Amino acid sequence: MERLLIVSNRLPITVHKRKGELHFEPSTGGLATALGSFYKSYNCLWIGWPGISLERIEGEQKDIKARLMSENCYPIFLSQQDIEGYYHGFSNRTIWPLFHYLTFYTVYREDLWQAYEQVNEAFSKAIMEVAQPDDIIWIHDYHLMLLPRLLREKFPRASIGFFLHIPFPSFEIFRLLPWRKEILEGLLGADLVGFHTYEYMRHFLASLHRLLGYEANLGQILTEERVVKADVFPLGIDYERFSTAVQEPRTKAEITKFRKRLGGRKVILSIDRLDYTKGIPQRLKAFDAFLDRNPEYKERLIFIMIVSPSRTEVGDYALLKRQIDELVGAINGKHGTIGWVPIWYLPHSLPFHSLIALYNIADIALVTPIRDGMNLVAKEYLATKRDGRGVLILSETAGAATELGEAIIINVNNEEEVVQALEKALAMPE
Ligand code: GDG
Repeated sequence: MERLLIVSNRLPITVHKRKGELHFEPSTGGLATALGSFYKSYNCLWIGWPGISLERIEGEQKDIKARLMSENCYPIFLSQQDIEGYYHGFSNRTIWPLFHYLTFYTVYREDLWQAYEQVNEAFSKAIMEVAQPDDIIWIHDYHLMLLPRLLREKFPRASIGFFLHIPFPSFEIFRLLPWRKEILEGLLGADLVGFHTYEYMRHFLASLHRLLGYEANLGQILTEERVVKADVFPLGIDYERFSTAVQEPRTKAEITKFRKRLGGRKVILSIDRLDYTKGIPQRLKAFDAFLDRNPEYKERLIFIMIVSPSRTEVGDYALLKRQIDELVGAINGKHGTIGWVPIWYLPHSLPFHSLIALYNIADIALVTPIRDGMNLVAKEYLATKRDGRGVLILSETAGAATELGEAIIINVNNEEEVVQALEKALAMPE
């Protein structure tokens, strides 16, 4: 059986160190959830960073590697300096905001770019240590866009795929990047470049044409040396895992516990990583406006908002956290009564079974990103609805909206539309 090398910034297992002890825990986030089930069912080796700096595990790398290798994971260790420049820096302060159209948050710094180049190079060296001639190499996401080309130079005949989990922006946004040609050339080292939606692929092809002069025909790009294919692969979820988890005793116990505390009230639910792309302040303001206009719903519903911590070292995320904390406090203060708090706000991660229980009991999932490559939460919510009861409200700027046309689709910047969507979802007959 052929072997598949999955390459991503993070491994599906994150190493933590608490009181001098190492802990190995599942990674959170869309990519880990989406591929986590798949990689165990296939002949795979997953290559990536285990989420902790080299300085914190000095002398323990060998043990960590052995433990991770027993789970088919091959670690690439990064120093604190690499993490600052490549991960918190270029990946999360340049590419992430720019590709989500948030130019205001985007920084352009040569030193961050150099760190990005260096770490992509380090990944290519690590892959050379483990790759065998027949391996298929599948690279994931915006942290590693130079890697296809670096690998192609070393393995001219290798099968290399690349998948982008975030939007590929329109040319007018992409052209703002000083290193735009290098990024495109990096991606063209792959045989196949995949996107969640047709629009993202179209933007990529337009940028290739405008910046490098390459024409594409039916997704085939003719470069001087090779033909590269671009195509659309909207990412799904492990439907069975989410659907059957509802029936498990642990989930049922959670459902009973939540129902008791909710006392028959309707539930609006949102689940996100803490991120300025997820439209959390906009959602809170719309909920506030909804309560202003529909006081009859007071004490009859609860908005449960889970925000799992993410990228806490990046300053913009700390500011966002403070903004959310303040908005929740203000709305709860304004509308709450003795015995009723309108928003149950949990700024931390929940175990899988609690998550499934919340999806299952929620009458409405309010998914309002400003922009999102796909958004798996929308799909997970639907997968837990074995009885078909529940309404999904979804931003038109999430990739998932192109597939889930039966949801109530909204423009997150149109507060009135979000309020109306909530009214419609609550009044809708089963
Ligand atoms: C990127 C793209 C694209 C969240 N909180 C908890 C928890 N989660 C899990 C959810 C879901 C995942 O994290 C989030 O996935 P999303 O797709 O919604 O968003 P990103 O993390 O931004 O993912 C995105 C994705 O990649 C895949 O291509 O869809 O557009 O931005 O699976 O369930 N899981 C648990 N506890 C939590 O508190 N257990």
